[in-house]
Amino acid sequence: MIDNLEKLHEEVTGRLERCASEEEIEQIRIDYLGRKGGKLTALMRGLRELPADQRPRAGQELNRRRGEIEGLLETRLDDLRRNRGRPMDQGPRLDVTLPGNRVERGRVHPLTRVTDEIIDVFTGMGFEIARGPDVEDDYHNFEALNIPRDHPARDMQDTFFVSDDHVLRTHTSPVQIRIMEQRRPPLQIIAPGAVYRHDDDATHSPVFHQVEGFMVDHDISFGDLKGVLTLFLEQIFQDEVRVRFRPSFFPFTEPSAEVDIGCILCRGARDAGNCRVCRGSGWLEILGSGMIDPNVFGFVGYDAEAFSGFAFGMGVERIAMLKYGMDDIRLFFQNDIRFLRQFPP
Ligand code: 2U9
Repeated sequence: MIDNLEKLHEEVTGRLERCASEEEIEQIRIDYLGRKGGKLTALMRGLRELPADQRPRAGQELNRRRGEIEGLLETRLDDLRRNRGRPMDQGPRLDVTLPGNRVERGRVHPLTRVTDEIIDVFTGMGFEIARGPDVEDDYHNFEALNIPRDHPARDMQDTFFVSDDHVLRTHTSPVQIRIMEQRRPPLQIIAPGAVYRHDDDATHSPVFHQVEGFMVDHDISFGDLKGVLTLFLEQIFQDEVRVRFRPSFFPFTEPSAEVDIGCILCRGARDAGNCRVCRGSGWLEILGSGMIDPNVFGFVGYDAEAFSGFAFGMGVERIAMLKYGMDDIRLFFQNDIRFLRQFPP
């Protein structure tokens, strides 16, 4: 009998926890305390069958439990009435005023940002994007680019050799050789990617990133080179930027030109002598460029009489450092969260 009472009590508390309406509470009252069929009522009726000496204690216990269950039903009913109309009164209470858990948002790395900006400008002018392997053979990295065996650019000091015949590419130009081997002009392509040179100081990193590009067709002129590169620089460094072309030399272009922009810090002011960005010259070197050397066309089987083209190359780190006023390239690769957080998401 005592055990039965204990079980009934547990049943009632279990059902009360789960119930969510006054009707359900009323049903529990009927199921346990109802005059007909109530489980506790039935136990009370059973008192008569007990031996006379046990009846008083059992009766006392039954009354105590009945009172307890009535109390539980009353409390739960009160609870429900008080919370009626409040949101979420069926489940655990939710305090919507508590601060939420912060979700950390990642950011685009500044080099990826600048690379994407460069790519956007060129794709806007109709250039396609091409990619190639980081490990290149000697032929595609040097030979086909008119860099002969004895050229200083092949120096063991500058190039990471993977084997006698393979290197970590020192520029992305081999991507363009591979494209020309596979396709015919007209071609308008840029090749962004990592390149590798044995160099390591505040302005040189053993891994850095280039965007190179070229345009090849009938009658491509130095005027096309000037037009495309000037438009590019105006879009990357704002409209008012001044641009100048200076004669230079590269084995794979002839003639060749380096392209400078007016210093973005001092703008070539009279007292620019101590400008920390251009060191007083008023100009910053941004791009290398030139008309593709006819020898290069020879290596890929193009008729150099029928086709001409211009090519260019730039270092993404250099452009990013100028844009963000940085003086140490290593910041890009240290992944110091304090550095990366300075760039807006
Ligand atoms: C082919 C033919 C010619 C790509 C070119 C440069 C000039 C150049 C430097 C800029 C800064 C490299 O990152 S840097 O150090 N690049 O000066 N690059 S013309 O000429 C090509 C490419 C491919 C088939």
